[in-house]
Amino acid sequence: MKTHRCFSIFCVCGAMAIATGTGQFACNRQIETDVDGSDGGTGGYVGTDKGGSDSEGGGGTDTHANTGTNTEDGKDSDSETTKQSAELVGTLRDFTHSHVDFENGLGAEDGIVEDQLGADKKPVYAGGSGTKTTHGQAAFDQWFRDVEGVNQSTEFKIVLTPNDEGVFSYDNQAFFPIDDELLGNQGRNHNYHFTYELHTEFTYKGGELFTFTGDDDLWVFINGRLAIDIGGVHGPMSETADLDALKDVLGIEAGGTYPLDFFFAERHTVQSTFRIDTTITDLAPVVL
Ligand SMILES: [Ca+2]
Ligand SMILES: [Ca+2]
Repeated sequence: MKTHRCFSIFCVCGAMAIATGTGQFACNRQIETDVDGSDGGTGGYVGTDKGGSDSEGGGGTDTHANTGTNTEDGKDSDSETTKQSAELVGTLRDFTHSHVDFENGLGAEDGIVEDQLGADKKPVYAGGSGTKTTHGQAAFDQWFRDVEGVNQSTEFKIVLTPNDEGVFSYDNQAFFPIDDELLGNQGRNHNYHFTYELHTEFTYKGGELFTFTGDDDLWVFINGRLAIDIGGVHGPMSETADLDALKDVLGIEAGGTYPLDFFFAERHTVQSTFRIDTTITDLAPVVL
């Protein structure tokens, strides 16, 4: 089974621990809002139909993804913060709600992907003929690959900005970086239904944490092994990889330099949130 599961014994109340600097390691996964609107609860998500217009319900700001962080013009700034920020460039792929895995199924689920990253640096589907929110390997394999007639891709940069405690963060609570671009909004207030992949590397010094908080799917591989598994269609969820606790599972040793590969999917209206907090200080982009 999935050996990484055991780290739920160790880990961390993610962003909270980092943000407060308490270092109190209490739990691995923190559900910040209602997670699964499909099981009869007061769902974090509304609307399960494919197609049609969503009920955005107002309140959705039109913020683009780079707001709140440094922008390209930072090169002229004398800000120390700007100099220390980590710029990461990844690939964003836009889909429509017609794709079978988008706007089709609700619920958080682990185990959509294998624990080991594929040799081609893509996640390997582990859902067999399908899972609660996915529909087989052929459809999944399109998520992080350019497929003519299915998706359109563009380069997209995020900037992690350090705070006084040395936590590097990127926080965007209205993560809609391609509104009215690529395949368009499909009649909605925002362009939903897209994926984002980042390939980076860092040197493991000891004691680092990497936290993601958001929706929907998020998988982080460190040294090619699954370190964070927040799969499925859900409201914002948080999970922290405590590198010390996971070092044996990940096969990492202090002083070594390792890849960190990051895969995100926005699969369902009406939320799109994306936040990274990490004490890794030297995340650097890797061009494959
Ligand atoms: Ca889209
Ligand atoms: Ca969403």
